[in-house]
Parts: sequence; structure tokens; C-alpha cells
Amino acid sequence: MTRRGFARTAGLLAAGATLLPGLGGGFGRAAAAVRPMIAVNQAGYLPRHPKQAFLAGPAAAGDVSVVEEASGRTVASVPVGGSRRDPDTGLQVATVDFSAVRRPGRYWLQADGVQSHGFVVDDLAFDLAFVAMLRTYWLQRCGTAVRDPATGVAHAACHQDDGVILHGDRFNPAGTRIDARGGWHDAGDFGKYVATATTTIGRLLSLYEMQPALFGDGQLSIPESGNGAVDLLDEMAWGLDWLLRMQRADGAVYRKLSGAQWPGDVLPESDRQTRYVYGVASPETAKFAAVMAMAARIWGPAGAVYLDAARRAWAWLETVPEQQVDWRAGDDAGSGMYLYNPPLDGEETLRHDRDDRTWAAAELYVTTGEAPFQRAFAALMPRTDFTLFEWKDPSSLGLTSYLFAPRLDDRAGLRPAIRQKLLARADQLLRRAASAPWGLAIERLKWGSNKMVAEEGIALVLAHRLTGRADYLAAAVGQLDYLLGRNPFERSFVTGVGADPVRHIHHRVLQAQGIYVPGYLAGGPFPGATDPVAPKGRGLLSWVDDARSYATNENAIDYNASMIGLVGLLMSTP
Ligand code: 9MR
Ligand code: ZN
Repeated sequence: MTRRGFARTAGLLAAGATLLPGLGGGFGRAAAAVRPMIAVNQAGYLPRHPKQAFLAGPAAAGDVSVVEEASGRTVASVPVGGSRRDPDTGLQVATVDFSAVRRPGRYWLQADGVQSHGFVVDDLAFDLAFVAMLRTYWLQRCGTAVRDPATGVAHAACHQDDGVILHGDRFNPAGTRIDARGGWHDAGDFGKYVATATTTIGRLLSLYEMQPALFGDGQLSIPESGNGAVDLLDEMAWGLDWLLRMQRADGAVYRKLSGAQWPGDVLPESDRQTRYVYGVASPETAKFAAVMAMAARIWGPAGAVYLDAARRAWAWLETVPEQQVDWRAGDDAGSGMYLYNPPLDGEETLRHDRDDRTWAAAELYVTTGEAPFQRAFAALMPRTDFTLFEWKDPSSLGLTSYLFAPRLDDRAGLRPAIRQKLLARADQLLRRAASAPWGLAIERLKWGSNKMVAEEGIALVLAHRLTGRADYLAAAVGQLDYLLGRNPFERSFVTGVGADPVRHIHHRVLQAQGIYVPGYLAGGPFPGATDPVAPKGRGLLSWVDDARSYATNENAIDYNASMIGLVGLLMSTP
């Protein structure tokens, strides 16, 4: 199945690259699409899963027809559900449930005067998007030349001197060059961060552990394809190897590597400024320990170096009882901060590192079965709810690994409490999704809201796995539907996916080359956006398809990981 999916994908990727030429930079159309519409998931729907569209207009009532493209015939006529007023657009939004349509094919929906984009009902509806999103990691690789015939991405080996220790410590005086080449460019810019590399790898390795059948060798057409190893694992090893280089001799981990100035819209090999390695931090060291422990159990004996690195990181953490971050004024002149920094990043979990240690202790215990890790996790777990997984708070991935690990010795009997926390979270998400006009389960719109939508979708899928409850699954599918077109813009937030996808993603390589590349998830609506072009304070309408909007229309490696996690879990849900 993977191979078949890939064969299709390779052709479509190439087609995407030629059908949508010259769309790399530039400006999009006006932000708000406040007009009647039938918004659908433009990638499509799995035949076996719930299928819901939204009819939005001044008054949303009546029947909606499901029209089959091939025959032009109406195959179903569905009465719209009760409508809710959307305060952002002023439209009435009503649910159109056409789950009964299960026959594979191409369809559109129509009601008087409005028609939806075309979409498929197909078991392979998401295969193309899944592979395209996974391939972006190879396109984001740093320290190597990238030449990808399928998308046209081409640049020479970049950042060969990464990096120079900026502040100095007793292991590495200021000015020391350590070999920290490799890894991935974090986003549309060229910084490299432990915070997002770890959460990205964690999310994707978790998907691999739960659904190994989604992945294979040759699936992604990356340089390692055909070497007998699963492409995803080769790609994750690329990121893990960089992380290993960010570990200091005593086990602590440096938190980021970047230039002191933001690079222009140039190819990475033209970004010739000195790139610095910034100070060590305990939250990063804990995330590092977590992801290395995951890698150790996936690679087995071949992953001994990962296990050793995880143990050394944990040992260092034991010498540091409270959160410790080496941050100095000026550290963020050319890169993201990824630390407590209100109001943008003011979450309580950024003021301590218990959430990060919770993740580390869980993964170390799942991997080793050793009592001290169990005790550490048992001490931390009761203090954490099941929360949204991201760099600001990765604890829920620890809870997930502990809960779903096969053959785990839960000698402390923690699983019932974790299960209860996850279901409490899912019930809260369900209530929100049921009352939000566009079916969203997220609490607030923050920078990277689309990633958060995907993560809440993942929590709902996990709740469905535990209980088999159809309402959890429907809400999970609804989060994906939003991201792929069932939103007030009637746009898919993933480049190259769907009839009307985001076009002008903020991304230096794509802008410098003037190419359009499929598989990048845009950040999404953010009313507090700090860039000069995003519409501020307009709720869900605070998004613009404009390459200058780094706060709503940039991609980052952790965004794609969340999206891949949701799509992969849904593809694997019967
Ligand atoms: O995704 C990050 C988001 O969670 C933060 O709130 C935001 C502000 O700190 O930064 C985002 O990450 C950006 C990073 O700071 C700089 N490079 C691009 C990243 C994605 O927009
Ligand atoms: Zn680079």
C-alpha cells in the first residue's frame, strides 16, 4: 500500500510543481472570504469515516446535494443541521453530514447558488499529502546539498561551519568551534533549535511506533531510499545525529544554533554569517533525553549511542533540580527565542521544566524498564494534566508513550489515571468542537494555531482508540477537515494539497528559488500576529496567504510533524 501510494504521489508531486508555477513569493488575495460557501476537506474523505462539510451563508438551511463528478448525478440529498453564528465572519454556519456516501469517486456539494470545491471519497485520499509532508524534512536538511527533481528544490551544501560557541562555559570557551553541522532548518529561516527538533522527532517516532505499516523504504525518494531501512527512520536519524552534536561533554544540551542576524531571502549557502551555538538549558536537555530514549528503543542495539546520550542527559538533569537556562540579552537578534517570553510565549510551563522531565522520565522508563525512571515519572505524572503537546509543554507525549507502550510493566499502577486524564481532555475538546462554528477543538488562537488544531485532533484519535467512541473520531476528523479546507477561507493550509491550497508560504528557499513545493503546513490564524501584513485581532480571519506574514503563513518542522501525526493516525483508523 505504501508503494502504491508513493507511485501515485511521485507523479502528482511533479504535476503539482508544473501546474502551479511561479507561486513561491508574492501576495495572496484578501484575507477574509466572507461570502456564502460550502467548505469541504479538499483532500477528501476516507470512505469508512465521518464526512461533514459546512454550509456558511446569511442563512444556512435547506438541502445540500452530493453530486458525482463522473455522471453529474446527485447521489444524495442531505438536510443541513442546525446552524451557529460565526462571530468572525458574521455568517451562519451549518453542518452538512454526508457520511452515508461511501462509494469511492469524485464529488462536489451544492445548494442554491453555492458549490463546493471538488473532493474525493477514497481510501487513498491522504496518501499524497502524507508523503509530501514527510518529504519536506529532506528538503529542510542543513549542512548538505539538496537536489530534488520531484519539487525542484536545489541548493548547495550550506552552513558548513556550524557552529561557534558564543558565550563559553567551562567545557567550551567562547569562540570554540564545535561540529554541529546537519539537522534541519527549523522553518522558513535557517535557525536550528533543540526545542523543535526534539518535539518533531518525538511526534514522528511516536507515529512510527503506533503505526509502523505506514512507512517503508523507498517511500520518500530521499538520498537513503533503497538502503533497506525505513525512509522515515533515515530522516529522523539525520535529525538525531545533529542533536547528538548539541550535547556537551557533561550531558547538558545547547539549546539552539543560528546566526546573530536574520538571513535575507537567500539560499542557505549564501547565508555566510557566523553561526553561533547558544547556551545550555534544562528543558532542552530533558526533551533531548526523551527523544534519545525513544530512538534507543526503536533502533535497538544499533541505537546504543542514543541510549547513552539519553542517560547522560538525564544524569545532568539530576544535578540541576530547577529549570536552568543560559540566556543572555541579544541571544535572539537573528533567531527565535523558544523560551518564556510573555505575552507571545507566556505559558506557565515555560517557567519550569517539570513537563519536559515528565516526558523524559516516561520515555526512559518505557525504553529501559528501570525503577528510578519509573519513580521519577510517578512523582511527576500526578502534577500534569493531559495537555497540548508542543515545545512549550511536551508532557502529554510521555503520558501517551506510557499508556500505549506494549509490554510495559506498570508496577506503580499509573495507567488508569493517565487514561482518565486523556479522556477528560478529550471530553473538553469535544465540548469545544461542538460549540465552535468551524468545529475547532483548540482553546485559543496562538502562533502556529494550525499545529495546535492537529495536536488536539491527535488527542481525540487517541481517545477514540481507548473507547471506540464515534464522537471522538468525528471530532478528530473535523480537525483535519478544517486544516484542509473546511474553514472560513475555503483554503487548504497545506501547500499543493486540495483544490485551493495556500500558495505564498513564508519560506526563504522557496522564495529565493521562486518555486512552489507541496507538503508545507502554514502556521494559521493568529490574532496577535506581529508581522506587518496579517490582519490583527480578527479571530479566525487573522490569517493571510502572503509570504511576508511570518506569524501566520510560515511553516516550521514541528507544524508538519503534528499534521503528519494526525493524518497518519486517521489513515490507520478503521
Ligand atoms: O512556532 C513558534 C511559536 O510557537 C512561537 O510562539 C513563536 C514566537 O516565539 O515562534 C514560532 O517559531 C518561529 C521562530 O521563533 C522563528 N523562526 C520561525 C518559527 C515559526 O514561525
Ligand atoms: Zn543550512
